[in-house]
Amino acid sequence: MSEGWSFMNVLLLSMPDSFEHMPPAAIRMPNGALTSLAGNVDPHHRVAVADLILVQRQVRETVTRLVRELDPKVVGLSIMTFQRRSAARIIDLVRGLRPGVKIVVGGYDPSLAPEAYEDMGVDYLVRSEGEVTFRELLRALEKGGGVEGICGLSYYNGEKWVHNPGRAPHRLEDREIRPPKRDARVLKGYTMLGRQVDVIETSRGCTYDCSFCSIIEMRGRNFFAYSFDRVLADIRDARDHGARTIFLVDDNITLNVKRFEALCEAIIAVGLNDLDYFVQGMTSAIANHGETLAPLMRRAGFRYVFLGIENILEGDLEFLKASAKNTERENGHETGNATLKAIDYLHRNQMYVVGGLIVGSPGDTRESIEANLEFARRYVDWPYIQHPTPYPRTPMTKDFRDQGLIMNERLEEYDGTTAVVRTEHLQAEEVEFLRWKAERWMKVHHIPVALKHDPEFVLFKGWKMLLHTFRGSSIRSLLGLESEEKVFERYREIRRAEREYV
Ligand code: B12
Ligand code: SF4
Repeated sequence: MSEGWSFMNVLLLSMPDSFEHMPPAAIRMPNGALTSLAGNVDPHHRVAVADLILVQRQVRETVTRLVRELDPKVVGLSIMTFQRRSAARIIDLVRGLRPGVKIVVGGYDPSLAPEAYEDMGVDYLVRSEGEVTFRELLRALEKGGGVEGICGLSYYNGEKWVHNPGRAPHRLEDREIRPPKRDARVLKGYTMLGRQVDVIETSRGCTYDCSFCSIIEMRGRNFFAYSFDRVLADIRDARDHGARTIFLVDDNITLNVKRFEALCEAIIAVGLNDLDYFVQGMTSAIANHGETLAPLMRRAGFRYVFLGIENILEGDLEFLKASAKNTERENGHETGNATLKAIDYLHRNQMYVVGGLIVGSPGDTRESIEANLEFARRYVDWPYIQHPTPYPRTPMTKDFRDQGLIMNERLEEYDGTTAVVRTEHLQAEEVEFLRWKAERWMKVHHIPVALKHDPEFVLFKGWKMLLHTFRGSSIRSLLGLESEEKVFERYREIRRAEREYV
């Protein structure tokens, strides 16, 4: 590379695609990666972060406007697998507007399927954690220097793609990764049921190896944590920027329960427990430590807990390699599935359970799926039921491929609630139909709780959520004059059209 740029405008974009359980009328969350990247480039660069989920129906106009106004030298995109097609379209759009711009991609999909980006008009691809790699890339562009020595970076050298050696996961204690920069955001409208929401990381990594999860291929089996000082300052910063709900996006915060309890105590001690918190956790950790952990969580402000229940049947848990994290233990001995006990602790402490279940594993029959749906109906406050989805390089993907059960290669449909694999006994559509039919009504049952906590939102925007949940229904279907199968077909057509974000 010959010429260098002294100061650069950088535009960072997250993709507009959302999935069934994130109705945009009610939930629009920031992408934590982009503000973290913004906080970690050298401060003389001007970075703008645009979460395209906020402008889902005006993607082209917004990207065009931002590129014209900001005149970026570098555009970065954060991409999950089901967002790959939208990313390709956005890359074409940006290239058309500014042919010489440098395009960088990062996130789970580029990291785990870099080959898919080789013909997409991309200049650089950042694999796994991005802060330091991206910072070093900008430094190289600034100086007009080479990028051969930047670990974690792949690049096109004019003839072929070169993949530099990987970068080891950051240990996070050394402050090399600086706090996120929320001022970089240029779009507004983040919300979780009417309250402004923000995301916070307190740790990264997981040491389990559930077969459907991308985390191990992404960064290996490890767990590193930020200091409480940094976490509390980050929460304060989110609050100062208007957040009233905080989503902790840690891969697995419940891996170190002692630390999680201490974090709850720290949140209470500094008075940050006036915010609502939302967290994802393992059933085993909550069942085995709920006596002390659950009351602390409640006092710290935790309100919704996403529980990775995955499945209530042992056979399915084994296939998902998720038995270990769902096992209850007493005096060191395994005593069974931890789910009910975990739910009981959370409910006794006035927290709500978002039930993460996965239905549609190879051995699943109509009865085994119904058993899981019935469980969700009885015990879960808000269902978050998905189908096994073969994301790049997960062990589960190999299992499904070996068994010839992958029925759909259209990646934009790999959103978790579209069944793209069949079971040995059921077609993919049948699996999806069973989930879809049951889940809509489970969501309705949570309305009174939401009404009590956020009456204004439910009264003024609740109808939008209902319309979203029941899209495909008609007066005829409500009167019972049309079959559910017909409504499901219509819902799937609407969903297909929705996916044309760009
Ligand atoms: C929190 C989380 C969510 C939150 C999202 C909150 C939010 N807005 O950020 C919720 C619960 C809403 C969610 C939903 C979904 N999620 Co999710 N989620 C996660 C989780 C737990 C952590 C992601 C995170 O924020 N990490 C912290 C940030 C800082 O790290 P990061 O995103 O990896 O970014 C770093 C690098 O990737 C890189 N990077 C990222 N982008 C970019 C861009 C550039 C330019 C560069 C240079 C670098 C770079 O640098 C960053 C900093 O180091 C992961 C992982 C896991 N253990 O399960 C799954 C995960 C990302 N989710 C996943 C999926 C599939 C989904 C869903 C489609 C379905 C689902 N499973 O629920 C939906 C879709 C959401 C939507 N848009 O509608 C998959 C993605 C798999 C894949 N191959 O695409 C993961 C990996 C889980 C899995 N199944 O393995 N998710
Ligand atoms: S416990 Fe959670 S983060 Fe860890 S491997 Fe399993 S699904 Fe992934």
